[in-house]
Amino acid sequence: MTDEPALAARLRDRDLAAAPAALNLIENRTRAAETAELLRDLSPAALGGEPPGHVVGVTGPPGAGKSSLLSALVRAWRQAGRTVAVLAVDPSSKRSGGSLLGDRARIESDPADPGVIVRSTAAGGRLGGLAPATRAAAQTLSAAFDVVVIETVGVGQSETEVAEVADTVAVIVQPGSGDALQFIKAGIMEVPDVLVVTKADLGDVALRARRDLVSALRSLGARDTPVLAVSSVAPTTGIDELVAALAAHREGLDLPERRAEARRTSALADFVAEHGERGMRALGGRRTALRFLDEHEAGLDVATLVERLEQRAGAAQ
Ligand SMILES: Nc1nc2c(ncn2[C@@H]2O[C@H](COP(=O)(O)OP(=O)(O)O)[C@@H](O)[C@H]2O)c(=O)[nH]1
Ligand SMILES: [Mg+2]
Repeated sequence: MTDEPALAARLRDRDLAAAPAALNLIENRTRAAETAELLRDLSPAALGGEPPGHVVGVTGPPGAGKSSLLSALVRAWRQAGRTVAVLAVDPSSKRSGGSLLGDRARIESDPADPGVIVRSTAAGGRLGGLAPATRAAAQTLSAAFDVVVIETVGVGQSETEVAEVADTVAVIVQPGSGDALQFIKAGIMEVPDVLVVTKADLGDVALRARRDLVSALRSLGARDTPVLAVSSVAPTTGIDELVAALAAHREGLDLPERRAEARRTSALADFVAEHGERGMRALGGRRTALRFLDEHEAGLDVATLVERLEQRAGAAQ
């Protein structure tokens, strides 16, 4: 007995009450076949277009203020009538890590509000990547919710990982921490879509952090990247501007192309994780493999793309 077809149909009809069951299914490793089917039924090929939800990655070092910011953002989105799902990938949800990271805020939302769901998921998955369940959850929920946020911890690598799933990546930094600036200057970190300096209520130090980021970006030729300063403690400031900046980034995107490229990259990474360099050689190398996916990807989900790669690699051997 499987409830996958009903779940896919409900999510397609934007029935948000189906979200908890869908997340439970995705997190249940013994039901991988049903999860694969769910993703196939919600792929652009099956939906007749990209799922409508805006997938936003929010990433930054521990303590930067991500969770506090998300409480404020969720409130603003809900006030604007937008439905929101938050997937928090938080190491503090692991048994050991929590106490090291000091005082941590929880993402607050009204438990009686059916228009918002917040889920914490464990970090992990293939090396250097988001847990497959997080990717699957984001793709699934974007069929039903207006906004899907993935909160990840880290700076340097994490925004590259989250860019595999998110339409828009916001990197969060707190005043006085030069990490993001150093990473961007050194070319370790790609310029994010939106940069956010938190704790603007601290005053000068936040203004200075914002100015430094703006001039660093200008010197890199990324003068159009928005750099915002926000305060998530009452009275909040900059939240509406951030909502607008995120929406503007999505407006300016070639969404189908960005998502198709992300699916190709994910499929190739999954294929290599499974079949190694030997598998890659059977595909004729990375560029050939990407070209193959480019020609055959018509809104297919990642697992189906991996199957296509496996068929091709098998045929080549
Ligand atoms: N003054 C001030 N403190 C903040 C603000 N946002 C978060 N904090 C505090 O910074 C700490 C870390 O915040 P948290 O949201 O847990 O950060 P995360 O680890 O990035 O999710 C907590 O003690 C928050 O109360 C802000 O806008 N202003
Ligand atoms: Mg947090």
